[in-house]
Amino acid sequence: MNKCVLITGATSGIGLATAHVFAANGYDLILTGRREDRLNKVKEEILQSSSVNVTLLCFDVRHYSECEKAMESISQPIDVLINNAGLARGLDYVYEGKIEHWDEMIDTNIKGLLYMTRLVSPGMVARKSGHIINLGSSAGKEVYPKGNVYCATKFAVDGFTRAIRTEMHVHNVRVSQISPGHVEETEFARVRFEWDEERAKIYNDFNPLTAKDVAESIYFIASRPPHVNINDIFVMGTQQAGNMIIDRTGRRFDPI
Ligand code: NDP
Ligand code: 8X3
Repeated sequence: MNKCVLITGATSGIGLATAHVFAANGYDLILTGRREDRLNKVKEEILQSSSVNVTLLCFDVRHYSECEKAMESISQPIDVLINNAGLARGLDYVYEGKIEHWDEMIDTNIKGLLYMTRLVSPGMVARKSGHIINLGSSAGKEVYPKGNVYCATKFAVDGFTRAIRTEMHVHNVRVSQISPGHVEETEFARVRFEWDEERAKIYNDFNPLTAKDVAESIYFIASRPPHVNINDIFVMGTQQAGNMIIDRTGRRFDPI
């Protein structure tokens, strides 16, 4: 029987790239997201190149009842949970911030991740086997102006990841985090700026990581021998050295 990975937020960006990498390595996939048409398209694409089982779950991680209902429909044991669904909304000083942006980030990045962990972890503890991999961010390592609430959510992910590792190691459940800097081939910037395509052009003058780079690092975390737990991978593109330290003199690594 194939191993099984559940990836939240697999309709685009890092989650989508991660689905392709795990499928290529023979994992059955449980893919989640809110956009059903996208989920169906992802499944179709993956089945063109691999013969793994792909299960789709369309729900909003912000609502515990939806998470619970979705997980009740799953009988296959989950070997790896990748808590990837997340977003930034806005880039504003705290004294000008929009409450609806804050609520959406907190409910998705923190509460959604907690809900999915609460629902999937009991099976892992019972089986004495499993791996939880959370999407943190460079924003959960270093703060930056106007990052306030997004940074706070990713610091929460960092703290939660470290805290639950102290509980799960005795059950042979691995707990890891990946903390990337800027990542392109995602909808992150477009979502942050509410589909203002001009504002979302933030990668025109440097090469950030690609979604595939992050996906490969996630697979590296998951594919270590069972006695190895990668606690965290803090990774950036070569032209980035901090959230506010970016060499914006051009896309040095694009193929000519
Ligand atoms: P994308 O916007 O491309 O992907 C986000 C995914 O999350 C989508 O599949 C989206 O699916 C899903 N999602 C968002 N909200 C919800 C929700 N309420 N319920 C269910 N699914 C949801 O961005 P990225 O791939 O960049 O983001 C993935 C993760 O990586 C996030 O946690 C982000 O914070 C983190 N990250 C991103 C970086 C970047 O620069 N891009 C850098 C560091 C970390 P749908 O809309 O279909 O529900
Ligand atoms: C995404 C990276 O710098 O936009 O987590 O916060 S950043």
